Amino acid sequence: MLRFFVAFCVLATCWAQDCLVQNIQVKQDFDRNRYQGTWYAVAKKDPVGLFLLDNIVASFKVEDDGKMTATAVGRVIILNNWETCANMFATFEETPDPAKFKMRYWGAASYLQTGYDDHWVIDTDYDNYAIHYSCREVDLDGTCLDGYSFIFSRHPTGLRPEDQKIVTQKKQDICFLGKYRRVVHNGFCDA
Ligand code: DAO
Repeated sequence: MLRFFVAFCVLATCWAQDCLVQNIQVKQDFDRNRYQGTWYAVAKKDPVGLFLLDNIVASFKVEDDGKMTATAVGRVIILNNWETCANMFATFEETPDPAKFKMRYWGAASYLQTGYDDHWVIDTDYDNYAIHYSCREVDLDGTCLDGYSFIFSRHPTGLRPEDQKIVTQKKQDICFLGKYRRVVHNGFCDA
């Protein structure tokens, strides 16, 4: 019995940390209704050619037809040196897994980025923290070559100490541990 347990744990650890995008675990029974409302990005792992810099606040909504949408704001630098606040919009397409979406996004102004990315909710308790993951390009070996991730908090002041351990573990599970930077909120994009 003990041998089985040890073997199971070793196997589970390997599986969680093989960094294959297809093996990344997402939130079970994700409830988009509970996910609605404001989330403050407190940390971000950037993709190649990063866009949103800081002061990133996203607001998720479930529309009358049941589909999830989002608006987001964040400081960006465009045209080499122009610092501004980007107002972004996103719609989400469902997939067979309720926590895995395809996100189409665009800006309020034409000079802002547009895109069509994976948008996976790795974990959330809905009331305090959420870990988002998007792999834009999967490498030949199945790991993520170019991806990004937001750590969201319901609190503009950051994560509660009791949530930090969970978030660190999840960062490791998605193989992005050590690749995040803190996202500052200094009022730059406040209306
Ligand atoms: O900032 O480097 C980057 C890439 C992410 C751009 C995504 C903007 C999407 C706006 C809606 C986000 C809802 C989380």
